[in-house]
Amino acid sequence: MLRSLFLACIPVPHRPTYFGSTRRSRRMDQESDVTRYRSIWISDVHLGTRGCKADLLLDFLKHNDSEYLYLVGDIVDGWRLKKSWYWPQAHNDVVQKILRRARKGAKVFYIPGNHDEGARDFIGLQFGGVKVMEEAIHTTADGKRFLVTHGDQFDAVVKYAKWLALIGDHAYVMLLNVNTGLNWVRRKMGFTYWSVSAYLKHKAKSAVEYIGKYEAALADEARRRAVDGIICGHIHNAEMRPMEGVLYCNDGDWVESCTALVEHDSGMLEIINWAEVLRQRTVVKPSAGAAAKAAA
Ligand SMILES: [Mn+2]
Repeated sequence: MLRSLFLACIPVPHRPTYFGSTRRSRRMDQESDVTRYRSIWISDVHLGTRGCKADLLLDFLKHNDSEYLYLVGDIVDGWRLKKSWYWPQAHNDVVQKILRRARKGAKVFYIPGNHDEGARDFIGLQFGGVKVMEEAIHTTADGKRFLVTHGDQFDAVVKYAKWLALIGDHAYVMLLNVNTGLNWVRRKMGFTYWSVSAYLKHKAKSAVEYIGKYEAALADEARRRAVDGIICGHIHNAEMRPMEGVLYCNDGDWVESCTALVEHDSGMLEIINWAEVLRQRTVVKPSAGAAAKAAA
């Protein structure tokens, strides 16, 4: 049991197939349950914040292995850590797990984003086998070239007014407080309640417009650089779709959606929604456990 738990935690370079010849190896695979991809992209983990779903990411890393691992920015949230120190064990475990993966021979690339822009001072250097790069060109197994970048440089708000982006984090809370105060005053003055929902609805609409503009800007960049597609993060919105001749891929985030982008051995790309996978797994789990017990 302990041995298989240990085995489940380390990347295995040449895994036996799921339909191995012996019953033992098959059972071990069921227990360790590691899927090996050619590449994995994750971004917007925001270690150092309460919003970070470190436990889910640890679980994802435990069950998914790859030859290439790209950390596509905002891995550690330097902005928040500067304000108040928050670093639980699980956040340490994520860092240790990634470093161990690099030690075991995975090609690990760290492309800093705007929340971990401090790491941009180390571009070109290597730490424990992790290469820090401004951007990367990834060639898939079927020969397609992808530009890998965090993507904040295409975000005009972040680029030209950092304070605006900072204030964005608290805008919603502020808005609610302002709304409460405003409506208290309005009531005292005999005015009716002014709902915040219309305002938020408008904001949501402009958020959709913003995402569209961001995606278009990144697709433009892919065309300009004459690559087959672009892989980014930053806007916490996992997506993969062709846009006028190039493939736009966003690996999402580990704050809300818990998503990663993966490349299969064939070169095919796919978005994995780990929260969704776990939801499905909990439905399947009881029968799988019963089968294991019966086999033992
Ligand atoms: Mn970002």
